[in-house]
Amino acid sequence: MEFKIDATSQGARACTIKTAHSTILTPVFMPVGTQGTVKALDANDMLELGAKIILGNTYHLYLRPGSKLIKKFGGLHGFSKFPNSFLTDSGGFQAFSLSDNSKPDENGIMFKSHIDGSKHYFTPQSVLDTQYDLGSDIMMILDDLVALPNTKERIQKSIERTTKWAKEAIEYHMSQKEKGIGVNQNIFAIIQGGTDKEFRKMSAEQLCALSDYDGFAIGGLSVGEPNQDMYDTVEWTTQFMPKNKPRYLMGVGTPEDLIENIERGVDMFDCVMPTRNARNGTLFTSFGRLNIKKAEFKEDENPIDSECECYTCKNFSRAYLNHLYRAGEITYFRLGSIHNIHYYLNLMKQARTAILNDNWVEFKKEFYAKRSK
Ligand code: PRF
Repeated sequence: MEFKIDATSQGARACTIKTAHSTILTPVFMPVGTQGTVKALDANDMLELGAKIILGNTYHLYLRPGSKLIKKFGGLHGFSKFPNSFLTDSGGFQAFSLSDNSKPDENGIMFKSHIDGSKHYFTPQSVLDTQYDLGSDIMMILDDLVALPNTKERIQKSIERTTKWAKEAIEYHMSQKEKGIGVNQNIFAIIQGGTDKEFRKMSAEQLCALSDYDGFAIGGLSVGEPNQDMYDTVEWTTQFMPKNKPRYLMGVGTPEDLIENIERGVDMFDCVMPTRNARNGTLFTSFGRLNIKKAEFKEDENPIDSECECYTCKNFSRAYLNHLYRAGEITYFRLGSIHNIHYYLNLMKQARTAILNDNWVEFKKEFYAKRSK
C-alpha cells in the first residue's frame, strides 16, 4: 500500500492510503459489513455513499459460507460486487465476544461456533489463509483479547501471546508472498495492553519493531472502560507508533469518540454504531441524536437533519420514517442506515477539510457547540 501524510493540525492527521482497489482519504470511517454486506445495504448503496473501504469479518465468513466458496467467486470483491477496499478482522475479537467459551492457548484460539456449536481452532497462520481466500486489502492478525478490568497477569499474557503470534504471522505472510500468495494484500498488527501505560508501551514497542507490517491498530479498547481512559490510552500509545504508517483504532465509536481520537493521531475507525443505531431508531444529526420512534415526529414534515445531503434526507420526511419504523417496514432499515452512514462519512470529510486547512481547534469547538444547543 502507498501511504502519505497530506497535512496535520494539532495532533490530527489527514493522509492518503492507496490499496489495489481504492484510494482512501483519512481520517476514514469504515462501515461494518460483517457477513459480506453492510446490513440492509448492498454494494451499489455503498458506492453511492462514497465508501472507499468497508470491513468484513473473518470469523463469520469462515463459518458461513466458508472462505473457499467466497474465493471461487473472486474473493469478497467478486462475491459482494463492492469494488473498493475491504479490511477483514482476524476473528480474535469475535471468538472472544461471540463464542460462549473461547479458549486461547499459546498457539491459537479454540472456540465454539455461535451458529451450530461446532468446535474450531484459529492460529496466526490459519486466519491469514482464510483472509487470502477472502482477498481483503487489509488483513488483521490474530490477537489475544482480554475483557477489562482484568488482572495484570492476564493482560501481560495477552501481550506476550499477541507479540508471539504477530511474529509468526508476519513471517508466514512474507513466506506466502514469496510464493505469490497475498501479494496485493496488506497486513496490520494489533497493539493490546488494557489501559495500563507500561503494558501499552511494551506491546506497541514490540509490535512496531516488526517493520514488515503495513500498519498498526490499537485493540482492546471500548470494551467497558470509561471513555476518558480510552482517550488517555490512545494518546499515550500513538507516541510509540510509527508516523509513516496508518493507525487504526478498532471498534470505535461514537461521533465524539472519533473526533477525540482523530485529535490523538488516529487515522482509521470502524464501528457497528451507525448501522445498529439506525435499526434501533437512533439517527445521528449535526445537532445530536434523534429517536425517530417518538410520537413528536408523527406529523413532522422536516427531513431527519435539514443540513444533511443524504438520499434519505433529500427525499423523505421524519413523519414517513416514523411511520415505516412503527410499521416494522424493512425499507426503514435501509433509509435509516443510509442516513447514519452518510453522517459518519461526512463527519470524516469535514474533519479532513479542517485538518487540511489547519483549522482543527475551531472545527472541534463548532462540533461540540452545535450538539449542546
Ligand atoms: N481486536 C480485534 N478486533 C477488534 C478489537 C480488538 O481488540 C476491538 C476492540 N475494540 C474491536 N474489534 N481483532
